[in-house]
Amino acid sequence: MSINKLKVGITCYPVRGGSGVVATELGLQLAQRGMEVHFISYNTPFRLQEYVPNLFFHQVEVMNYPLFKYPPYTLTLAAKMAEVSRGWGLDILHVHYAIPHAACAYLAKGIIGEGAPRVITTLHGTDITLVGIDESFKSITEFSINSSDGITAVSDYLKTQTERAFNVTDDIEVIYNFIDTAKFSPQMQTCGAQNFAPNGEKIIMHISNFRPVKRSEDIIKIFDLIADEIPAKLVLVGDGPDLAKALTLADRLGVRDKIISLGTQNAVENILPCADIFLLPSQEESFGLGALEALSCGVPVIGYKAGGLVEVVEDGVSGFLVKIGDAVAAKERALELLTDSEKLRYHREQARKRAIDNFDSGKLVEHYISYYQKVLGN
Ligand code: GMT
Repeated sequence: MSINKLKVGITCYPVRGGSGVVATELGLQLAQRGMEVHFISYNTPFRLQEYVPNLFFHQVEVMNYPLFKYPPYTLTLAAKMAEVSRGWGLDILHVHYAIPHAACAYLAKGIIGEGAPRVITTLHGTDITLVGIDESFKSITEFSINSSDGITAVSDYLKTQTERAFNVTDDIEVIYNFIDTAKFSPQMQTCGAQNFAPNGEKIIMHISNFRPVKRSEDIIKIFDLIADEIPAKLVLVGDGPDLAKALTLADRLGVRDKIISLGTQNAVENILPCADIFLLPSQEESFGLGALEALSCGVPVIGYKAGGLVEVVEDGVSGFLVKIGDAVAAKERALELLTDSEKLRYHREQARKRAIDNFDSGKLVEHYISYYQKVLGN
C-alpha cells in the first residue's frame, strides 16, 4: 500500500505535556504528508486548535452512572478505538503513553478481530519509570507492551529501563522526540525580553508541569545562588502540584520579587527565545522535551545528569549537566555562561545546531513512517 494512503489512529493524553505534544505534532506531520489521521481521546489535544486537512478528531464520552465510583474511561476508549478503526478502516493504532492506552488498544483489537489495525505503543517515561513499575500496574503494563505489534521508546535510556523492569519479548525501537526547528527558533517573534528584565538582567527560564520529579525547589535554590552574584530574573512557565511550594521557598529566600510565574502558556515558542539559559534540574527525564524546545530556540540548558537528558543536551557544548541535587555546581556552570558573552554565544549556536542536526522533525517523522511500514510488513 502507498504510504500516503495510510490511515492512522492516534491516542494520547490531550493535556499539556510532552507525550501529548509529540503525538499531536506527529499527527500533524503525517496529515501534511497526505495520510489520514484520526485522534481518539477525551478532548481535542491542546496543540490541535485549527482545522487541518486529513485530520479528524473522535471524542470519547464517558457515561456516568451512580454505581460507578470511577467511570470506566478505559473501556469507553477501547470501544471508541474499535468503532473508529472499523468505521474508517484504520491500518495503525498508534498509542502514546502505555497506561492505559496500550491495554485499550489490545481490547479494541480483540473486539474487531480479523482486519484489526496494527497497534504501536510509544513509551514516554513515567508510564514505565514511575507508574508502570508500580505493583498495581506492572503485570498489565508488561502484558500490553508485549501485546503491541510495535513498541517505540523516546530514548535509549527509556528502552534500557523498560527492558530492565519488564520481560519484554520484542525489540524496542528508539525514536527520539522531535521539534519543528522553524517554529522553535531564535528568530521567532517574542513577547520581549524587556518585559521580564527591564534593567537588562539575565533571564533564566524553566517550563514544566511542576510535578515532584521536576525537583521544583531546586530551580529556586539554583536561581537564588545565581541571583546572589549577578542581576537575574527567573521566568517560570507552567503549573502543577509543586509550584506553590517552589514559590514559598522563593519567599523564604527573599527572591520572590525576581521571579515571574506566567502559569500555563500555549505558545512557549514566543517566550523561550527571550531566555539566556534554560534550567531543568529534574530527578528523572526519559527525554526532556522542554530542553529540546529550548535548544531549538538557541537557549543552552543547565540541568542534572538524569536519565535520557544526557542524550538530548551535549554536556559542555549545548549547556551543562551536573550531578543530581548539586545546586552549587549548577549555579557555577550557569554563571560560567552568563558572565562570559563569548562562551554564551558559542553555547547558543551549539544548542541550535544540536536541535537541527539531531532532532529536526523531518528526519524523525520519516523514522516513524518507516517503522509503520516495517510493522505493516511492507
Ligand atoms: O511522564 C510524565 O510525567 C509526563 C510525560 C509527558 O507527557 O510529558 O513526560 C515524559 O514524556 C515526555 C515526552 O516524551 C519526555 O520528554 C519526558 O522526559 C517524560 N517525563 C519523564 O520521564 C519524567
